[in-house]
Amino acid sequence: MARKKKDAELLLHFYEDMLRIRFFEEKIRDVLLPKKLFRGSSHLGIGQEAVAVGAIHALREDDPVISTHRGHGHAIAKGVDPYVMFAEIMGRRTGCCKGKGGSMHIADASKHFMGENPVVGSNAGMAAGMALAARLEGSGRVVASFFGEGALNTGAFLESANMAALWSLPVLLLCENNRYAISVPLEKSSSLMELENRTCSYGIPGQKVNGMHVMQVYEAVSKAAEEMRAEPAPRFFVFDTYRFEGHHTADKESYRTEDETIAQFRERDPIHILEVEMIDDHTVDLDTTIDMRERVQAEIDEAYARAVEDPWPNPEDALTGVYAEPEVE
Ligand SMILES: Cc1ncc(C[n+]2csc(CCOP(=O)(O)OP(=O)(O)O)c2C)c(N)n1
Repeated sequence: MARKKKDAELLLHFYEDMLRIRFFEEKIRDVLLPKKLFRGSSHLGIGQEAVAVGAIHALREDDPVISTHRGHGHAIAKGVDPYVMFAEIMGRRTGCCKGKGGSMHIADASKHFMGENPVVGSNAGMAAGMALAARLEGSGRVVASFFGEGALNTGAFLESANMAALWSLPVLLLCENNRYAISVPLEKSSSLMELENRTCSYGIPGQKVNGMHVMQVYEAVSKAAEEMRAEPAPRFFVFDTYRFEGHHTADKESYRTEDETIAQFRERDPIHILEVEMIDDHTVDLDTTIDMRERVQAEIDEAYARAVEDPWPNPEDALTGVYAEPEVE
C-alpha cells in the first residue's frame, strides 16, 4: 500500500540527501584522491548516511550540530553547500573556512553547523557548553553532538555526560557505532558491548537504534528532541552502523577482510535499504529513483567542477579569520 503523501515526501527528501552525501564522498574517493587535490587524508562516512540524515532532519533548523573528523555527511544534512565544502577540502579561498581548515574542519555557523572536531571525544564538551547557553537563553534549542564509539572511552566524553546530566542540559549525544576505531574493533576496546548502557550511571537514558534505517533514526531522535524541548535533559543514542570505506583515504584496511566489507555492503547499505522499501511500498517507482540519482550526481559534479577552478588563498590572508573578533572592549 502506498504511504501517506507526507511520509512519502519525507522519505524522498531523505533519499535525496543521502544520495548527496554518498556522491559527494565518492567524488573525494574517486576524483580528488587520485588527482591529489587535497593534502593529508579524508575520513569518509560512506555507509553512515542514514544516521546523519535521519538525526539531523529530526532537529530544528536552528538547533546546533557539532561533529567529528568523519563529518561531511553531518554538514551536508545540516544544509552546508557541497560546493563550499569541496573548495574547503581542496584548500581554496572560497571554502567555508577560506581553505584553512580542510576535510576535518568543515564549519558553517550560518547553517548552525558548528564544525567538525578531529580531537576524539572533544565535541561532547563543546555541545554541553552550547546546550548550557541554549538552556540559559530559554531558546528551546537542542544541541546534537555526533561521535564514534571510540569516543565513548575518552574522559572528555564521560565528564561531559556527567555535567550534562547534573545541569539537565538539552544535549543529544549521538554515537555512531561503525564497529572500528581506526583498526581497533569494538570487542577489543570496550568492556561493555551494550553501549547504550554507558550513560546509565549518570541517569541519562540510552537507546540503541538501527543506524542503517533512516526512518527509524528519524523517529527515535524526533521523539527525544520533542521531549527535551519540553523538559531539558540529555539523551544518548547508539546507532548501529558500518563504514564501507577505510578509516581514512590512506587506510590499507588490514584489520578486516574484504569479504566482511562486501557482505556488509550487500546486506546493510542504507541507501539500498531505503530504495527497496520505497519501491516495494509504491512510494516511488524505479524511474523516479534513477532520475533522482542522475539529478543529484549532476549537482555534485557541478559543485566539484566549480570548486576545482577556484583560486588559492592569498598569502597575506594567512592570519585573517583565525581568531574571533572580540565583541566587547
Ligand atoms: C584525543 C584523540 N586521541 C586519538 C586520536 C587519533 N584518532 C583519530 S580518529 C580515531 C578513532 C576514532 O574512532 P571513533 O571514535 O570510533 O570514530 P570513527 O573514526 O569510527 O568515526 C583516533 C583514535 C584523536 N584524533 N584524538
